[in-house]
Amino acid sequence: MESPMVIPINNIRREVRSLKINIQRVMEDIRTISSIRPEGSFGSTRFSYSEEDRHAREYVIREMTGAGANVWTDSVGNIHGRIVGTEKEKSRVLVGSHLDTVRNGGPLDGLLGVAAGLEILRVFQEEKIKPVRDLEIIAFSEEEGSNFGATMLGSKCLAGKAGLEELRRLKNDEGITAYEVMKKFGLNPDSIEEDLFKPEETYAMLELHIEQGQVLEDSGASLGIVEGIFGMTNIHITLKGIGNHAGATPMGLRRDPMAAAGRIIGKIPEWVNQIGSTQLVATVGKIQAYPNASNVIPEKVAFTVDIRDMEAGFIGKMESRIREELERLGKEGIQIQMETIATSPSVSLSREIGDILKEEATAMGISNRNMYSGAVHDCAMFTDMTKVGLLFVPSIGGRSHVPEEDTKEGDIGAGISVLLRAVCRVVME
Ligand code: HGY
Ligand code: MN
Ligand code: MN
Repeated sequence: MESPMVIPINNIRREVRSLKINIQRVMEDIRTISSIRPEGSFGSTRFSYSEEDRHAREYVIREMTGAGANVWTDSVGNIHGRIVGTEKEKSRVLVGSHLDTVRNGGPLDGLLGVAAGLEILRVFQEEKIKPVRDLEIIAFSEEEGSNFGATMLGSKCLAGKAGLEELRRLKNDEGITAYEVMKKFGLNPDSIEEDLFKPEETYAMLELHIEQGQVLEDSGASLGIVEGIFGMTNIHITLKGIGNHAGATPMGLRRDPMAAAGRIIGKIPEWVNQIGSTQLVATVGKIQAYPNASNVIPEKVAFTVDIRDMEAGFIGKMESRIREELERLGKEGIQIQMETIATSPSVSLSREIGDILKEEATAMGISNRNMYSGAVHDCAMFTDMTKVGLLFVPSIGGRSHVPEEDTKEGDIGAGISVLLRAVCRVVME
């Protein structure tokens, strides 16, 4: 193989535009990691700290190391791969996304951004690009909240937005705390303080992600430059009634928590309309009945409500509607419990980084548009300490968090090429 061309990277804009990614290699990364799943399951199920996660980690660590990066795993499981810059005193550039998935999710959510980071490391190695600033690729843990119901937990820990107290409070469905799960996986959450990001350490952070909606597909744009990410609140509600026989208990004598839950769940779409925000969304995605038998009036029903908007006020109004209905149910003899599991504020992203992404996309003749993100992303955790950019590629049919999640290979290539060029420019500044 002839020696790879050494790019002097002096006229950065001209130089970076000659860089090429290897899309076959990227698609191989995605195929390999997304096919790691529990026996007999479908889609991608790769919860952080699971055996599937362990296999995926081995692959990512091997590829980062092979691309010449210094690689380490931090106290809560985020994997870091760093290329040291030529000017030590300059702050670093972060590029990353998450390695975990929802249950029976798609092949690209999070993984696309991790695979993009791997490819950038390889191009830097092959083209002998010497960044001025350290370039650090991160594969974040527990972004989905699949284990403990709190999204972006790995990035929150690095950003100082979650600590040991939170890790000891959050529990999975088996009642095991995040702290214990991490310890059992071989991590050392006690040293979380040592991993905290200091604001002055990071010059910029960029993330590539699938859109997970259909704004891009509907508008015909190939890339999305994200201006803001919705805030969200995750609520857990437990309703307790009187368990009893489904056949022998007259309707008038019941304290039925499932009927109570239905009253709340059924009203959520109507409350969203009444509140009148154009962006407010609220979802009940998880519900458990105890003892969950068809001929038993449940003793207890527990469910989650995921509420999002760019405006915190609208999220608050939705919470108040739910609380008022719960109070009414309380007066009818249902015992109620409403717990906020996790919240994250809406954030605005860096115009400067957005413009660089837009400039590089336009220079490549790739159609693009500005937009907002209803999905949350790890990069949102760092907007108060550095310049953050988020680039979207279209989701076919606007589907995500399902096995059908998909994006055209050409769009994946375009997204990673634009990200690579923007990263090259920023690490040289
Ligand atoms: O829920 C979300 O927005 C992200 O996929 N964790
Ligand atoms: Mn994601
Ligand atoms: Mn997701």
